[in-house]
This record gives sequence, structure tokens and C-alpha cells, in this order.
Amino acid sequence: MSIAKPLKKLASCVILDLDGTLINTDALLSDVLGGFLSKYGKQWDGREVHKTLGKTPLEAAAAIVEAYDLPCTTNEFISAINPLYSEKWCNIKAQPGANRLIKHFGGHGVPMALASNSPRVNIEGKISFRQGWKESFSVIIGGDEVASGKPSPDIYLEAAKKLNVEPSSCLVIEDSIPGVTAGKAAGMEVVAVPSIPKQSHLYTSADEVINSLLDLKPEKWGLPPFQDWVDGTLPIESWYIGGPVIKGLGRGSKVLGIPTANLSTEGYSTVLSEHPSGVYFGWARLSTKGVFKMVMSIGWNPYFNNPEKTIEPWLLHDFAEDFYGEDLRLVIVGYIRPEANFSSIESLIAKIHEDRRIAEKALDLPIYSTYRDDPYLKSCVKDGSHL
Ligand code: RBF
Ligand code: MG
Repeated sequence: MSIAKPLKKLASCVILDLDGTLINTDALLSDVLGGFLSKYGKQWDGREVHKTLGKTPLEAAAAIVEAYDLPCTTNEFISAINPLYSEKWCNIKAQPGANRLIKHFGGHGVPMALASNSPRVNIEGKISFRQGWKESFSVIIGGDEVASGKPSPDIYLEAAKKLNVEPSSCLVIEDSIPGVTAGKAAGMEVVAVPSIPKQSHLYTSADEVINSLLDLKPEKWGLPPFQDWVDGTLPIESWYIGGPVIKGLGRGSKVLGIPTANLSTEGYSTVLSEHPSGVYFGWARLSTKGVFKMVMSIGWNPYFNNPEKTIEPWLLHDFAEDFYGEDLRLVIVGYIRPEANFSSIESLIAKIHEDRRIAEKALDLPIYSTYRDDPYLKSCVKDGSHL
């Protein structure tokens, strides 16, 4: 028998941040600000988004007015932007794994609180479009209900008080640095799920940094473990992507002996930004060759530190020749692990082969094998578009 690793501090409650943690509000911000700034002849630069993350609405607005040198006051900016923002709440997507997490803790009777810098009416507005969320939170605290917003610990302390628990028995889940700072200042255990890529090194004060909510291991904090993993794989809601196979960076077959059939990310930036980087698997169809098992990585390949997020599917079949330009369609059905860095190319290759074995075996399970017949893999391609 192995000796159990000592647990970190035990938690009995979970306190969640909303924007960027449970819902994907970044896309919304770009959408609203892109349109708004163009009226002033300015162009929204996604790189400014970090100036708003985890900030109070007032601070975030002030940062944008300053960054774009807008001819209005912060308050005028807020009044102009608020209605544009709230009319889009219905379109906000849940972060991958958010519904699963809420159902899991709710189902196990783990008390949950929502603690956000947003005013309470905005929190309630945003979650009103998400079925089952409002009832799942015993406590909701907005930035307008305490003296100061994050990074001050007030919001988290108030949430613990309302949950009627000691701060030290709360686990906080946060995407932003001010939020992590607030949770630690409140004396809580904090798991960070950074919403901006390649920034995890900045989250040093968090007790753990994970890549996405799919990677949360509640048992590390003494909370009930997820029970939906099957043979090293996590079933996810299936999603679809396709296009002509392009030449990748040429490392796949040459350096690694792993020939990936890369897809162009053009036209897929939204889909790509909605899915956390990581190793996934599913079924692939090549228009002239048939349907094959597939394991793939999405992300920046930490070992190579790519500048762009790429999609690199490895079709699990020995092909006699290259098939650049051929139409490739993927249905993605399961998740294996986050992308990782490795100390040697050999250990990267060994890990990718382990992913291959996990995916090959899992795809024979009924929960995954039925997707082999998914209509998306059968429909025909007209004029290069998927109909
Ligand atoms: N690259 C990484 O840097 N880290 C990874 O953890 C990683 N996992 C992968 C898993 C699979 C199944 C595949 C097909 C690729 C993975 N890659 C990873 C990407 C790999 O480095 C890349 O496909 C080759 O370098 C070709 O560009
Ligand atoms: Mg946040």
C-alpha cells in the first residue's frame, strides 16, 4: 500500500470568482469595446485586456479611458458602456468545466459562494442565463456590498462570514491576480485558473495554478473527487472543427516521429479561444481516406513555446503518403491532460505515446465510439465550406 500524500489545508466550502473563472467574459469585453472604441476612431487592442482583469468596474474603466486617451470621464465611459455590456449577457459562455464543477459540489452538498468585484445586480444578471447556477450558491457577494474590492480581502471575508465558516476552511478559485491576492489576504487556500495564456508564472502567491477547471482535483483540498474520469480520460461535450490540412512547423514527423495533420486556425479563433489548451482525443475524417482515431494537442506547445495557439491532431493510422490540402474534420469527445513542458525531447515523445495509448483504448468505449458515426464526419464539403 502506498502512503497517502499529506493533504494541503482541508476545505469545507468553495468560493468562486465569476468573470473569467466561471464565465468567459473576455470575449464579451473585446466585442463591446471593439465597437465602442471605433466610434472614437480607436482600435481595441486585446493586449489591454490584462489592465481590466480582476479589477473593480471603476478601476477597469479608468484604465481603459487612460490607455486609449478617451475624451470622456470614467463615469461617462461607464454609463455609455454598461447598457452595451448588459445586453450581451445572454451570449456569455460558461468556461469549460464550470457547469460540471457547480453540479459536482452542489450534488455533494459542498456550500458554494460567488464573490465578484462586479456589482451584485450585474452578477445576478449574468448568472440568470445559466440554468441551475443561482440556486447552487448559498451566498453571493458583489463589489458594491463591501468597503473595497479585490485585491482587498473584504469580498472573500464577507463571503466566509455569510457562509458561517472560518476563512481557513474556504477554497477560492480565481482567474485574476488581484483575485488571488484577495483570497490569500483573506487567509484562504487559492487555486488560480489564469484566463490569459502563458502567464501562470505570475501567479506565485496561489497555492496551485491549474490550466482550466477541467484540471481541478478537489480531493487535494479534502473535497469530494470528481467521479467522471474514465480510464484516464474525461468525457466532454463534443465539439467540432475542420478544414484543409496545412503544413505545420515541420517538427512533427522530422524531430518527433509523430506526424500531426495540422489545421489552419484561420476562421477558428473563437472556437480555439473557447477551449482550454490541452491534450484531447476523438475521431477524424479525411475526405478520401475514411474515419480514424485521433489524439491531439491544442495550445502553445510549452516545450517549443510556439507564438500561436495551434491545433495538432495525430491521426492514429500509418498513411503511405502526405495529405496536405485534404479536407479534415474532427469531432473532439474527450480530454486527457493539460499541455506540459518536459526536460528532454525523449520524455515529451514518451508522454505523447502514452496519450496515444490512452486515446486508442478509450475510443473503443461506447461513450466515445458512438461519435465515429457523427453526422459532422459524414456531411459533404461544398466550395470549401462545411454545410
Ligand atoms: N507539446 C508540448 O510542448 N507539450 C505537450 O504536453 C504536448 N503534448 C502533445 C500531445 C499530443 C497527443 C500531440 C499530438 C502533440 C503534443 N505536443 C505537446 C505537441 C508536439 O510538441 C507537436 O505536435 C510537435 O512538436 C509538432 O509540432
Ligand atoms: Mg475574474
